[in-house]
Amino acid sequence: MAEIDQATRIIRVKIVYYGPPLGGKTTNLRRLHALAVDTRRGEMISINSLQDRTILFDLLPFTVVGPRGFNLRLQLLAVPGQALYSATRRAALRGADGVVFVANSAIDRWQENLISYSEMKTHLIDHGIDPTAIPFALQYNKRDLPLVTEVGVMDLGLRSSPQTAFQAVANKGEGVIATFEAILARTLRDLSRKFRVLAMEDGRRPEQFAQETVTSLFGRVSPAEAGTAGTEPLVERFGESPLTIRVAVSGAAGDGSRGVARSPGAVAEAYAEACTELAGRLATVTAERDEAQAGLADARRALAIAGDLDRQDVTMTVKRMLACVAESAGAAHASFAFVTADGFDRVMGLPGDGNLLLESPGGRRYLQALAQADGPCVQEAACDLELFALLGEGERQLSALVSLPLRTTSRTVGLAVLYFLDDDPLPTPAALEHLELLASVFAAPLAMAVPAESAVPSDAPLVLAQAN
Ligand SMILES: Nc1nc2c(ncn2[C@@H]2O[C@H](COP(=O)(O)OP(=O)(O)OP(=O)(O)O)[C@@H](O)[C@H]2O)c(=O)[nH]1
Ligand SMILES: [Mg+2]
Repeated sequence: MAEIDQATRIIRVKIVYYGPPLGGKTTNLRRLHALAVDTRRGEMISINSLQDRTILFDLLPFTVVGPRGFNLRLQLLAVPGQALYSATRRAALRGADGVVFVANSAIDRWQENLISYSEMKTHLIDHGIDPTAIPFALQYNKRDLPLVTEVGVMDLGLRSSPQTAFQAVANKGEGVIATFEAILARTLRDLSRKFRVLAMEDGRRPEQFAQETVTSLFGRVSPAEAGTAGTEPLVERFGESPLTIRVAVSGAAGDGSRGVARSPGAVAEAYAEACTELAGRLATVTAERDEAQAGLADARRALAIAGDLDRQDVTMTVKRMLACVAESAGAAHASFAFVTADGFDRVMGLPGDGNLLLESPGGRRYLQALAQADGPCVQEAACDLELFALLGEGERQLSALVSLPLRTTSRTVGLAVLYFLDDDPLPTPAALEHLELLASVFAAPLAMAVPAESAVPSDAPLVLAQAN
C-alpha cells in the first residue's frame, strides 16, 4: 500500500513486475532505465546469480511530481522468475500498489505462464489483496520469436479484464513504455480513489497525468519511436549501466534456459551475501550523503558570514571566515592576510593562533607564489625542506599547510593559510574543491571592503612588504 507522508509531501508507490522465468521482467526495467532522460535516471540495482539470472530483485526508482504537487517516488521491482524463488516473489508482492504481468509468448513456455499467473493470484490473496481489484497490466513479451502462442489463446488463459494486453519485444524496447504508462495511470486512478489527498485536481484524468509523467521521464519519445531507439545494445548506447551485484548460488544449474537453483540452503547463503554487499553500498551512500549535507551546511554558513559584512567590521568577518574554513578542512590553526600591490597586509589569525608564516619575512616569501595560485594547494613539510624549516621555527608540531587564495575574476583579495598537525588528515581533492567554493563566497564581499586601488591584479607578481 502506498505510503503517504503529508509532512514531507512524499508518496511512495510500489509497482511489481511479475511473471515466469526468462519472460523479460528484468529487460523491461533495464529498457526503462536506459530510455529515461539523463536527469531523471535513478540508479537501478540488480541482484543476480553469476549467470545473470535475477536471484533477489531488480529495483528501478523514479521520482516525479505527483498529483497535487506531491513528490511521487516510484519503485519498480522485478521479481526472480525461477521456481525456487517463490517465497521471494511472495514477499515482493506485499504492499504492491500495481502489478505488471510479463508473459512469455514462446509457444513452449505457455504452461510456465499459467503456473506463474496462478501463483501470483495466490500470493496476492495471501496478502489480503484482491487480484481482480489491484491495478494491473498484462504484457505478452517476446512477440518477435518464430513460434509464439496466438494472442487470442493467451487472452483466454491470462486475461481476466476487458483491458487489452500489451504486445512487446522488450529487448528492443517495444511495448515497454506503453506498459509502464498504463500501469502508472491505473495505479494513480486507484490511489486517487483511495486517498482524497491524491484526488486529481482540475478534473485531470490519471491517463493524462501518466502521459505527462512519461514525457518528463523519457522525453518526447512515442512508444513506437522508443522501440526503434532501443534496438542498439543497452550499455553501449546509454553508457550508464545498472548497478549489478552478482552472487554465486551453489547448486544452481548452469546457464541452461530452464536452470534453477536447487538448494534452499544455497539460496539463503546467496541472499546473506547479497545483503552484506548491499549493506556496504548503503554505508557508502550514507557517508556520501552526510558529506554532502556537511558541505551544504558550510556553504550556508559562509553565505551568512559574507552577508553580515555590512553589519560587522572586516576583522570580525575575517575571523568568522577563518573559523568556517578551518573547521571545514579540519585544520588546527588558520591565518589570513589581504593581498595588495604592496604585499601582504593586515595579517589576522584565529584567537590564540599567532600568525605563523605570515608573521616572518621567510614565511611571507614562501607564501608569495601560493597567493597567486589558481586554487588551494597542499604543502607538506615532509616533502618540502623550506617549509620544514619554517614550520620548525615555532613551538607547534605542524606538518602541513593548505594555502587558500581568495580571488575574484579581476584580483586576488587575500590569502588564508590553514595549518595541520602531525596526525591531522589532510583534505582530499573533493575537500579542496569545497574550500575553493567557500573562498569564492568570501572573495567578492571582502574585495568590496578593502580599497581596490592598492589591490593586486590576479596575474601580477606580489611585492613583499612588512605585515603590520
Ligand atoms: N527474443 C527476445 N528475447 C527477449 C525479449 N525480452 C527479453 N529477452 C531475452 O530473454 C532473456 C531473459 O530476459 P530477462 O529479462 O532476464 O528475463 P526475466 O523475466 O527477468 O528472467 P528471471 O529473472 O530469471 O525470471 C534475456 O536474454 C533477454 O535478452 C524479447 O522480447 N524477445
Ligand atoms: Mg530477471
